[in-house]
Amino acid sequence: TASLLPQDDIEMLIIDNDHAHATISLFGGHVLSFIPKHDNVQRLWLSKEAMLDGLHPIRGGVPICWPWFGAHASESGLASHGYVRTQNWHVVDCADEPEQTVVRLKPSTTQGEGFEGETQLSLVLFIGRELRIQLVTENTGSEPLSYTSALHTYFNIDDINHCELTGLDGDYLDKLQDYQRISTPIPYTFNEETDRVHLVTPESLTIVSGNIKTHIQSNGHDSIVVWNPWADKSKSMQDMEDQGYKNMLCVETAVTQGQQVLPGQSHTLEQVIR
Ligand code: TA6
Repeated sequence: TASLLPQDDIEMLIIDNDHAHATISLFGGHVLSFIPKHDNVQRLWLSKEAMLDGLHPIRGGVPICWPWFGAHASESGLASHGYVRTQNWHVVDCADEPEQTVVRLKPSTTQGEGFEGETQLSLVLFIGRELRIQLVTENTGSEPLSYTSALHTYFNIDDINHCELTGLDGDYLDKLQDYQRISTPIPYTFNEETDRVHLVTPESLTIVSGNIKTHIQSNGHDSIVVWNPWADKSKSMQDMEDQGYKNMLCVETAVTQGQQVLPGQSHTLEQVIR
């Protein structure tokens, strides 16, 4: 079933089928919860202090960062991670299939300060035993366009002090050390604030923490971003409960180096969670 429920100031789409339960905020086109029914383990983390006011970006779930990732390249006054995560999206269609419910959403507009380009943007969610997320950017203009983006997913984990991320190798750029290029630690565990752009495009990653094991597949990306704010940074974030960092890890399927889309072409950034 699919039902629309107003909660606080935003409308929530609740998907409840034989395979999973999911909650999607129409504000931001933002998946907040995904629980497969075969193990009833919540795969996504949502801050207890998340602001659901229809104004601020929601802390947790799967923020849609588009048409840029992080700070705007030239206009520092613009919001980080672009402007569609703070827009109202609408459901274009919602179809129940035997193995999954397929929901397509679009933002109210793809135009905004800081981005030139005529585009259509769609978020397509396939909600079943796994959650497949596709962010499709279509160039409907007459000029090539370039954008950056991320499916900025907050994964639910048992304890960041007992957590291992597997599947990454090669180098990363450390945002906490002036983008210094550093080789990926193996085993990949966590003991401090972490903010890294991995310049590799693995198809499959796994997060193991306590009895939660989450698999992540990525396509259409040029990098993987790994982030945990840790204790001090969390204290400076109004929408982050103090100890919340212990139960989350951001592993983001991202385009941080830039993706060109020619007129009439489209590009899909995809993350699959199970
Ligand atoms: O993905 C990592 C990052 O760019 C961090 O630098 C941190 O800013 C995080 O995103 C959260 O950004 P936000 O604007 O949602 O607070």
